Amino acid sequence: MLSANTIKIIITISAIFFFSGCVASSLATQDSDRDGVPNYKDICKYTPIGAQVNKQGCALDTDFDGVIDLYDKCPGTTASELVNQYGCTIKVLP
Ligand SMILES: [Ca+2]
Ligand SMILES: [Ca+2]
Repeated sequence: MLSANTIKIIITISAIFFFSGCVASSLATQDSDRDGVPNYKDICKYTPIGAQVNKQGCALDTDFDGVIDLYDKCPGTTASELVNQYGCTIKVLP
């Protein structure tokens, strides 16, 4: 027969395991910037809402001009072009 104290200890330990399991699973799925990549895998933690991201959780910049696709109004610029904040050419480098 278990004593009342033993039963209390068993209940306490079960509760700790139960709640720590909940915390661990919510940490695993937490996604602060809501880009679909959980925080523990997300290299870019502050992706703007609506941006398409790669596997690392970083916003895509298809033409590599430094302006992410979400804000890039000229998505086909080449590496030899200087662009403004909208990703559009302001100057072609010689
Ligand atoms: Ca992200
Ligand atoms: Ca771009």
